[in-house]
Amino acid sequence: MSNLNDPIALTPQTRATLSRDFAWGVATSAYQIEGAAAADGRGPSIWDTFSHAPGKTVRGETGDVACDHYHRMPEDVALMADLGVDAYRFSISWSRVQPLGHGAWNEAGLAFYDRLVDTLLARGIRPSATLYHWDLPQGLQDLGGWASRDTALRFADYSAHVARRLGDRLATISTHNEPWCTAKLGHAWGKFAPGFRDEALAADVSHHLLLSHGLALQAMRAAGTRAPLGIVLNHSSASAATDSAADQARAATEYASFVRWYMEPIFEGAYPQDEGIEHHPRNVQPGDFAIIGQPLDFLGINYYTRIWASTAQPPVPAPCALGVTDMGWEIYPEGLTELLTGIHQRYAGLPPIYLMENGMANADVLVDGRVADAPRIDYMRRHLEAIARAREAGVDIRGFFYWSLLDNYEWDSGYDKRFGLVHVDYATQRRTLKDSALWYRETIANLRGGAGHG
Ligand code: IFM
Repeated sequence: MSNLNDPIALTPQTRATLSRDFAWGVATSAYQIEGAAAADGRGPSIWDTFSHAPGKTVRGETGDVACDHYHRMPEDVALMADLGVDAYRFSISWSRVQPLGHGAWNEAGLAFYDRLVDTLLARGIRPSATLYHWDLPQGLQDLGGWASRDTALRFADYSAHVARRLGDRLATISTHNEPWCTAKLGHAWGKFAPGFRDEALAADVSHHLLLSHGLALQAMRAAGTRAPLGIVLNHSSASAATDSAADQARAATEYASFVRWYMEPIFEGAYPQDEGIEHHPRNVQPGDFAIIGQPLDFLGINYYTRIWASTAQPPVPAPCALGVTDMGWEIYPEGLTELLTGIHQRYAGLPPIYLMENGMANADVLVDGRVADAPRIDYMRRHLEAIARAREAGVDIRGFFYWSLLDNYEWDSGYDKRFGLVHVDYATQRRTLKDSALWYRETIANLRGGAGHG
């Protein structure tokens, strides 16, 4: 492919801004890629239960096999090395290393992550682990799941055990990925495992998730973990459809429920009390905010689109000037700059930030060994420009992880939505680098060379 960078190059200013002290990465999660659902003593998670229940996912698809990464890990690490990434963000399947979520550990499961970390390090790729990416052991769900305070204590034990085993070799450890999704999509909207529809319960769950985060930080630090510790929150900017007071208020409430709901307990010791928020946790105990507010070594943020708030009936549609992704999500890179500069101004003393996920689902097709995914390259380019603008405005952002390395299991959407830089043919498990992967490789190589050229 001759110079993919030319027609779609980053601006010279962005190249200069991102050419120093900036990590280039790719991200995945365990249930979405590993497969091997019953291999080597892995216990079932709530996603095994949910995806096997009738009517929960597109075509009833499950993560039983997914990308078969558990068996193809060296090949997948070789792909990352070929792309030239600095870092790889993956998650650990709790039920693979502790089948019930309490009690006995599974040595074979721990050994898999040992091998993954060592294989990455041997290739010069920094391993960034996430402890919880939505796959609670079913054994803990049977005891009440995240509705139970005890699950937060079990999570702290699990975190300390993993940190003792891997912490000396990990570049970062994140406690949770996108706790909003666990709470809302899993416990209020019934869209994700465990599939409950109870808004009041979801508020309680959000509190136990944050509590478990704080307890895990305490437990890992007590265990002497040297790796930097943090959490990954999914965030958006919020825009009101019109200047009306109602639309402005709706945008503010949605931002409070989505962004501030997680930022304020961690950085300011309280939940937002805005009028529009209907459900508040009923399970806060004295001392909880001191636990939740443990200092962070970094803050992970995932950004895909903005919140669009309209109170009209029917709602005023978002402008979608740059179109929508295959998920139907508006492409709105300015929202990333707005979000990052907004939290930078609002919260004093934020730790360094990593963009831990950003990417798009695209209706990719493999034709004669090539996937021509120009829309994904455009999406990446525009979001990197947005990060650079935030960096120039003073935001301490240190890296970008594309979601995702591979096409994979997109939860309730099954295998329908392709987010990968690498195309996966699920029938053969053959991997093919898309044009976006070639572009990313070239971009990383050019920027790593200094102020950027090529
Ligand atoms: O695939 C998910 C991922 O598991 C969490 N963040 C959003 C991605 C795209 O929906």
